[in-house]
Order: sequence, then C-alpha cells, then structure tokens
Amino acid sequence: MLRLLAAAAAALVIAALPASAHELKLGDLVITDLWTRATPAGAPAAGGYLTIANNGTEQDMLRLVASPEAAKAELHIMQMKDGVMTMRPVEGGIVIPAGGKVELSPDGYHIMFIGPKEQLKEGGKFPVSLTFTRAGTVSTFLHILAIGAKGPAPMGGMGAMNHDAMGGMKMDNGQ
Ligand SMILES: [Cu+2]
Repeated sequence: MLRLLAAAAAALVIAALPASAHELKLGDLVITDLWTRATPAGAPAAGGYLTIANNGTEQDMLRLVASPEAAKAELHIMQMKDGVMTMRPVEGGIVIPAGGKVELSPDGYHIMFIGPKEQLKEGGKFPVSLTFTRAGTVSTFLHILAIGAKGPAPMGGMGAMNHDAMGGMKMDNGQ
C-alpha cells in the first residue's frame, strides 16, 4: 500500500513539471533550464540560455554552438565596461569546472543567435546544438518563453498550476 502511494506521488510530481522544461545528460554533463525569449518581427538576434552541471572529475568546455534556424551562433559574455553593460564574443569557450555548474543567462554568458530565420514565437522550440571538448555534441532545443521573460518557472510547477487554477476561476466568473 505504501509502495503504491509512493508511486502515485512520484507520478504526480512528474505531471506537475512545467511543459517548458526538459533535462538532458551528455556524458558527465547534465543540462537543464534551456530557454530563450520570443522576439519582435525582424529582430536581428536572439539570446540562448541554459544551465550546465559537470558531475565528472575533469573540467569540460562549451566550445561551439549552432542552430539550423539562425545564420550564425556565438558564445557571448556580458561585462561592465566604462559603466555600461556590453557584450563580446567569448574567446576559446566556456569552462565547465569539474563538480561545478555554469549558468548561461541574460546577465552573463549566453548564446547569441545572429540572423534568426524566423521570428521566435512564445511556446515554440528553437533548435540548438552544443559541442563540448570532452562530452561531444548534442542537438536539442530551447523553450521559447515570453518577450522579457527572466527564465523558466522553478521546477515543481506550482506557478503553472496556480495560473491554470486562476484561468478556471475567470471562466466561472464570465457567466
Ligand atoms: Cu550577445
């Protein structure tokens, strides 16, 4: 009986994960929180964000990024220069320390897709391939969140569930 309850609880947790999240493993690396933002029509570039954990005993490096949906993809870093946030291409690659975790975000390291072939629309998926020195190459996708989004909802999905509940209440009130 307890075993059954535990299984049911586990199923509930999985069902509660937001639709805008996935996780992938590549060798010793675990990649999570893969996201980007919707863009206005004709935007010349789009960012790409994800978190990479290295569970291995040797450092790895994210060296190359690419997407069939963009003319070009680069690794960038945001830095303060003369009091202004500016970005520049990363030289070499982004080191993922052994036992460490690196977050690509709008405030620091990020992927820059230059010349997206189509407008990025919220709720869609944007393909990307990531090449690491040790772990190799993986092709995956980024979840396209809203324009101005700060990142994916925390794992557990409570935010998404509350949002759904509110939507239901609105429908009742609309009678
Ligand atoms: Cu950039």
